[in-house]
Amino acid sequence: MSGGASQKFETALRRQLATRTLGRPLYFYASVDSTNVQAARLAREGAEDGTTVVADTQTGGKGRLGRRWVSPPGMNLYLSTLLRPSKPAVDAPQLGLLAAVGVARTIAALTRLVPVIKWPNDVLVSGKKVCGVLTELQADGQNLRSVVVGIGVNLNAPRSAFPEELHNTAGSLLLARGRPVDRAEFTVCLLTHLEKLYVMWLEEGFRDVATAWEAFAAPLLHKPITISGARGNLSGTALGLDHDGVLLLETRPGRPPQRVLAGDVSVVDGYG
Ligand code: BT5
Repeated sequence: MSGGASQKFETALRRQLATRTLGRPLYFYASVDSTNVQAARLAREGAEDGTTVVADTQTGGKGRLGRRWVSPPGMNLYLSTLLRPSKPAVDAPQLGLLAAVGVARTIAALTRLVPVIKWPNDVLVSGKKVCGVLTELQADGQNLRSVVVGIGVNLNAPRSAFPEELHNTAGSLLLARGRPVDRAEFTVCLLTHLEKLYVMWLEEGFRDVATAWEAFAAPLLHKPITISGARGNLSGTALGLDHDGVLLLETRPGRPPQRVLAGDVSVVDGYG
């Protein structure tokens, strides 16, 4: 059954795709270990900027910090795009934030749902996580060689598709709106938004991406938050993004905020 759904998804996706660089070329797998692993392999083999991998299901879907991404077949989106921007390696996390904005814009464009970004790059709907982003980079010293931006979106997953321990935290667009989303339409719309955002980021820098990110994150900003990182827990109030995409966390009122990098931390308390 899922074989048919997978083939239908691939055919519709190839027919509808109208982007210039993102998704060109497009590699589609009915089943794969991880689209990020495949995109990284393609990067090592010299694949070009925009090369994109989509799968109907992943057997080893990856979250951040070695966590797992639940990837059932026939219902969701698992996508990784390989980018080769001429930018310093420290700018790479900005692409994760950019990806979250692209997903939030796509949800807003295709549904009446209200997407909210939870720092750094989860997208929530009705308080449940419907999307996660995993950004992995290869660098030559300080310069980026390639970045793989991996995006998982729970489109049509019913509750039973998630293991019990995720029932309180994970959601899908189907669960939030009561009707399915067309996977090909969603993917095409997402790649179109991502391409626009990426071109803007390349040409004009991070500022407008940051503004869009903060607008989607606004419901969760200025609230108490605890962040767990390599150096222990840090509590404070998330104020927004610094000019370079680093989170500004006010740990003591009246004192300058601390800068918190997205790469090595996770939110452990508060914040939605
Ligand atoms: C993320 O990690 O949220 C990044 C997920 C990226 C997945 C995409 S799919 C395409 C590409 N290929 C890959 O192999 N990965 C990328 P993190 O913030 O660490 O969140 C992981 C945590 O979210 C897990 O530990 C679970 O608690 C929860 N989780 C796992 N699967 C989920 C799902 N399908 N929906 C919602 N939550 C999930």
